[in-house]
Amino acid sequence: MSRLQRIVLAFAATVLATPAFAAGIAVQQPWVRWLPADLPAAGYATLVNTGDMPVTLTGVSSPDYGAVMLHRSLNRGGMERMVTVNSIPVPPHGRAALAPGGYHLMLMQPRRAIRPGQQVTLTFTFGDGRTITVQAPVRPANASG
Ligand SMILES: [Cu+2]
Repeated sequence: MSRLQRIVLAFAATVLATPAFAAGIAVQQPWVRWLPADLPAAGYATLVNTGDMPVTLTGVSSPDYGAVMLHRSLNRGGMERMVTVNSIPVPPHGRAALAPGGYHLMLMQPRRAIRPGQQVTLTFTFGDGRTITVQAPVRPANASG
């Protein structure tokens, strides 16, 4: 085995051994709903807090998009609309769902041609400065989860 092969294998082992959580917080089942034309994509995940303290998601960034916003869908009198939120709380020993009809990520200004079947990188930043980076599969517009 060459030196380069050993380095590649060591790197791969490090990546595979790094789970998508920091102490007490995890980002589970991330996915992105692709939409046609110039419509922004929506990002979803479940944030799990196994710690004793509340945790707050304060932002998400991605090398694949120029802008990522935290949004919440609201249904007021039968009218669906979205508002921007500054943060999403995750209670101690609880979870917060980013899911269709509720909190979600709005992924704008794609930096490359992104299509269903691909993966995008999302970095979740929390109020205490912790970050968690995940690979999220991109699913078609009619995907339910
Ligand atoms: Cu939105």
